[in-house]
Amino acid sequence: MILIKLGGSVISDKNVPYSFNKEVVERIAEEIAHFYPAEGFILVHGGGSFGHPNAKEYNIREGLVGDMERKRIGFSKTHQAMLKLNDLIIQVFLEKRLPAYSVSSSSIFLIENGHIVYGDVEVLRRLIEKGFIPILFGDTAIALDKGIDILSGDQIVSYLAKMLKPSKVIFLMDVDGIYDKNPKEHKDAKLLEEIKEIPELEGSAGVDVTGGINNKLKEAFKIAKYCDVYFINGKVKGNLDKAIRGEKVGTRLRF
Ligand code: IP8
Repeated sequence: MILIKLGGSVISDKNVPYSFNKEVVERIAEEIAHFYPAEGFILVHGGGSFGHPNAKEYNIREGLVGDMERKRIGFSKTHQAMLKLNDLIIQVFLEKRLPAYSVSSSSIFLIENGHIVYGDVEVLRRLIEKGFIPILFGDTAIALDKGIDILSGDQIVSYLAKMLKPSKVIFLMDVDGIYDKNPKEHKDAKLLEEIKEIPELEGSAGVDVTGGINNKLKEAFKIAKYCDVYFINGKVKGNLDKAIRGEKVGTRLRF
């Protein structure tokens, strides 16, 4: 079984509210269809321009403090925005005859300090066993420390890798992999084809309320203990196909 993280910047334009890159998602679904059902899949997608702007506007990461009434409305609105994005993705998969099945992360996880401290993955196990492709997403979540919080897709991937032991975890990003510097800001940034330890990367999270690339790498290194981990450009045709086949593409983490 292969676990795929669809980065928010792959499936949506973070600078355009509620934008959905339908053609990119269609192509990703087509590449998955080359391998399904011989291979099982589970997907987690990020917030893109659906979740992050809402989470920021209502300052959800601060917890259930201040104007509680507004906070609760914002918590619900952020979740609903994620459901919309999730529905758009699920519809594309269904059109491609892939049995994607939506699972709300906020219904199966409890968090503390931004990390999952309780998760009910039995339904996911059974869905995969029965040939479904569960699609979860970075979401709002009930938090034991501050009441409410945001749960990033990367945390979910890390937890699922530990619990479900996929053979491979593939992170789809909008750049070719992990670079020694931010490739969007530095022309001389070098792609790291293989990394064995967490590189020191500068980088701003921008509109991303969950920490961007550094958080992603931290989680990815935890996963690399259990399985192969790839970072690839999800916008380039054929990349996902290559990573699934185990061919050289993007950045690979090796222990
Ligand atoms: O983009 C964040 O998920 P991420 C989800 O995977 C929300 O960090 C609701 C902002």
